[in-house]
Amino acid sequence: MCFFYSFTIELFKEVVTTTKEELYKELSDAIVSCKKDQVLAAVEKARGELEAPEIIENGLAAGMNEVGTLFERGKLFLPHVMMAAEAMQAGVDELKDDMPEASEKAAAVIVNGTVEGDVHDIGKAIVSTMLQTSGFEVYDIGRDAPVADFIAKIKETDANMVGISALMTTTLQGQKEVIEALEEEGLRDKVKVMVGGAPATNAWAKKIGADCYAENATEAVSKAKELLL
Ligand code: HCB
Repeated sequence: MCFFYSFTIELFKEVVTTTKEELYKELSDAIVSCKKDQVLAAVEKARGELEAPEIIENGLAAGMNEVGTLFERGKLFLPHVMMAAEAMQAGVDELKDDMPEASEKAAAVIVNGTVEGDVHDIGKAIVSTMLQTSGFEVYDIGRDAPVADFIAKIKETDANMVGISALMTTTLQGQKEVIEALEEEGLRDKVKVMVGGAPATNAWAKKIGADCYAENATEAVSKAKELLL
């Protein structure tokens, strides 16, 4: 009897896991299709089964990475990437109300932005949303943001941390420039620095004197908590 019971539980777990993986794949495939309607339908189907952050990270963002790979291989072209990005944004917007509400008062203040010359902001926007729903007070200064905008917002909000996103090897240097400006302004000791974006790495973060590198939004939340709480 006991064996039968635990066997059934294991079988049930297996079925649930498989279903999750299938939902992730459906979400990812919908992004690769570059069709907004397909993405919204996949989100609608998944939202009863999965938490909003896992729909975004494991489904939609995984699909966007696949789009990047196909673009690199010449299998998709820029208009496709733009359509996929638009569909991804629509999917994330749809999930905003499903994000877990932060129960306590803001734990710390974080300014988040994408460096000047770089228009990529999907990942950065996800990071902002996840930090916000984890209890941080977040000021997202958008994309293509000059160094001066980072500094002005940090001063205005008395921020404890800055998140700096860069998606291109050509704009990565912008992260270093923000850190240098923090040093020049005498703010570096009181403001923690997190860097992110596909070309950034732990080694890069160390080299430019950032406090941490976050590979994705979940890691951004855990690193912010580690450094600020
Ligand atoms: Co764009 N693009 N793009 N692009 N693009 C990339 C980034 C390339 C790698 C594609 C390629 O060639 N292989 C490439 C950069 C090559 C390089 O490194 N030099 C590239 C290029 C070249 C360009 C243009 C120059 C193309 C052109 O015009 N010829 C142009 C850029 C113009 C400019 O910026 N001045 C361009 C334009 C576009 C759009 C507009 C079509 C669109 C962006 C739409 C938007 O963001 N609103 C776009 C997209 C979508 C991409 C790819 C396909 C996906 C990026 C993305 O959204 N990923 C990307 C290929 C790729 O990255 N594999 C390609 C999904 C998100 C969820 O992941 O990595 O952004 P993420 O964010 C993660 C993570 O990095 C981390 O957490 C996020 C969530 O998990 N993170 C942080 C990010 N920021 C953080 C901040 C923190 O504080 C902490 C963590």
